[in-house]
Amino acid sequence: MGIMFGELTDRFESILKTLRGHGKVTEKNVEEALKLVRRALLEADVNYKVVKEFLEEVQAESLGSKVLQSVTPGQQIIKIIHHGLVNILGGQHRPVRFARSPGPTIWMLTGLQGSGKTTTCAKLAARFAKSGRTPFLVACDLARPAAIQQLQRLGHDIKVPVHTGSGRPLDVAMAGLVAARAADRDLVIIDTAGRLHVNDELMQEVAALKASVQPTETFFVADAMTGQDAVSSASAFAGRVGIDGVIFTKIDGDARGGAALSVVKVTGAPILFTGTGEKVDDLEPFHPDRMADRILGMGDVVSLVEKAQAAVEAKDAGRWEEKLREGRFDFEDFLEQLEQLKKMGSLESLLGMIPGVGRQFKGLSLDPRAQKRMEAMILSMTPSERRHPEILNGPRRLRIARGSGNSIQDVNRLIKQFGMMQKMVRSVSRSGRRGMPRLPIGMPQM
Ligand SMILES: Nc1nc2c(ncn2[C@@H]2O[C@H](COP(=O)(O)OP(=O)(O)O)[C@@H](O)[C@H]2O)c(=O)[nH]1
Ligand SMILES: [Mg+2]
Repeated sequence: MGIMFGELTDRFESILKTLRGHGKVTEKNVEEALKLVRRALLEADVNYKVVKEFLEEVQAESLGSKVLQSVTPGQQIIKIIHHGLVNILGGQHRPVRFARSPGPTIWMLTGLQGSGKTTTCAKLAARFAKSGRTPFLVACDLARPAAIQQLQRLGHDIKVPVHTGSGRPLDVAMAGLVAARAADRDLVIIDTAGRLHVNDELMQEVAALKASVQPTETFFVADAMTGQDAVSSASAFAGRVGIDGVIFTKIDGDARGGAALSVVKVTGAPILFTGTGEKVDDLEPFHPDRMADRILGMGDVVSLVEKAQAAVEAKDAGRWEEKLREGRFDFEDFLEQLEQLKKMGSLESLLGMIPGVGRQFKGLSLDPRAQKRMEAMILSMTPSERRHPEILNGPRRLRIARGSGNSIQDVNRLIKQFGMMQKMVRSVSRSGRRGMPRLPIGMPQM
């Protein structure tokens, strides 16, 4: 997520800064700010109707005399913008639905080819297996033999049974349901075939499947990278097949984010999950308020901590949260973070969730080899160097470079990156001291 809304977040950060700068806000200030907001949203590829509706709402609320004559007009307007964003993202978090017993719960994933359906089936199965469900995957993409194998491979990796068959997708689905009941599984996840584009054949196939299977949830899996195309396909599916929700994949990519900001209003269906990477753990429940926080550059400490908690033991995550709060951060922590990052996903997506960090860290994502090199360098430091990085002078740096088989430039770069992280940790803790409420964070204090 670090990247996806990057541009938009940058824009919002500067617009909000201007608003905050004024002790008194005039109607003209508001209008100017909203003009900038409008342009920022359109350039982020948000559907123009959605932008229009959003701005009308925000404008009506912002220009009320209660706001302009208040003690903190800038802050009030930011709150209104935040609220507007939460609203276009769907308002409330919508939890995924399960069938009432005896079940089983049936989720069917639909969407275009390459949108991430098969991957997401496995991600959902893995996630809900962890929370005590007994998932069962059904491979109904019979268009390509490779699709069945892909699901089988994923199922094998996460130790979830996969039902396969041949013939019509509908027959495989029905047989899959019978098999799931026989095996006493309580969550059936059905993978379907996509097409390169929305067409009648696809719609009919999916509609027929839906009518027979009667899923508890029918999801449209949308590839965020395809921008407004994803929105129009989702809209076609919503009209023809009927969808209960959208799962946005590849939000780790550098799409401009407009699709996610448009799809709820355009389809009327909520976003339930987002895919944040190719790995099976890269799935997050979608929370409109947290996403609005991130878009406005307020970061998302809640998700960050939750993510850390999922990867680390709870007590470790608590300790880390405390560190963030107190602004303590040394190379020991850095090393620990590097290890945990392997479990958590890219550094970039993690850092994007921290308030005020936004895009400064673009390009800092690590490939595993770079990560190994960084670890080697840190391990070549003495314990006191790790705890007091400020003592790392020239001769020490040279020794570390030699000891770890790296160049002095590598060591310098590591120390620079460490410095950035340390600064970021301190800035998080500073905003904490300014009186940011304990988790979950809402609006920043200005
Ligand atoms: N970066 C990223 N890649 C994803 C994500 N979800 C799926 N992919 C990749 O997108 C490609 C297509 O995914 P697949 O599940 O086969 O799509 P399907 O044709 O809809 O079943 C694969 O290479 C996946 O690894 C995601 O959230 N982030
Ligand atoms: Mg597939």
